Amino acid sequence: MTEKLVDAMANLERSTVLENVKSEIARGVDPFEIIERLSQGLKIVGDLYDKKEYFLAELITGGDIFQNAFQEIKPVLEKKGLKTKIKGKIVIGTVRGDLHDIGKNIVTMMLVSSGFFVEDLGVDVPPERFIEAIKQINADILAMSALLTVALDAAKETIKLLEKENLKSSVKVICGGAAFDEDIAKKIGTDAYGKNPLEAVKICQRLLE
Ligand code: B12
Repeated sequence: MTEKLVDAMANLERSTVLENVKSEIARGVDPFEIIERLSQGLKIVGDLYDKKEYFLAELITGGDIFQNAFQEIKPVLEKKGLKTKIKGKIVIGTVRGDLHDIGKNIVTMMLVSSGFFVEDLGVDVPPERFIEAIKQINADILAMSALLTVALDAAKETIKLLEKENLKSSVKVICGGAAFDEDIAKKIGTDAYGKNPLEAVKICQRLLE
């Protein structure tokens, strides 16, 4: 597969992407490797959008093809998760004002397949909803995703509310998505920043040690 899958994703060739993904799964290729290739292709879509070579329609198609392909991979990830013991409870969501969820969904699946219990609140999640869910399941970790720079305020607000509710010391906070980097993550008071799903898993394991 490798480059072929990256190129097909970048060129928005839906049937080629799906055929490749299915055949790689059948060959027993690590699902995380397939996701990595798809992400690389989608990154190119984003770059072309930046350069104004692709427009919103292509952006939407790119996201849609990725989701389609991910549906093929999901059962393989779920099977992996069933084999492991629950390691901790996580509330995850894309913060208020932001509707990007492809990356968050991948992170969620990776966490689930690594043995965490994950409550996924979806997209456009207001701070109050995060806190409510944390209390409901008695979560150990709050995971926030944001891709839009303008959505960072909502992430900040969520942490403030966590402090106000006296939950900051008992609930660890991890963030990820293109709106964050190490510096921003530190500045707004999160415990960790994860670049990709693998890091997300490692960090969540570390946070619970
Ligand atoms: C696909 C896409 C869309 C799709 C989203 C579909 C969906 N269901 O998610 C659609 C078309 C709907 C969309 C809409 C918009 N988008 Co858009 N979109 C993208 C694009 C091309 C790819 C994002 C993506 O899915 N990448 C693939 C996944 C796998 O990667 P990821 O999200 O980065 O996630 C990985 C890591 O970040 C990390 N991660 C993610 N979340 C978390 C959480 C935790 C806890 C951890 C540890 C890790 C982690 O792990 C993931 C897996 O590797 C990006 C470009 C880019 N380069 O990111 C623009 C981009 C994010 N979009 C952008 C913009 C501007 C918009 C719109 C405002 C466009 C418009 N004019 O309407 C709207 C906003 C809508 C809204 N309110 O949210 C900008 C944001 C700029 C900014 N700095 O704010 C970008 C960067 C494009 C650009 N270069 O201009 N978009």
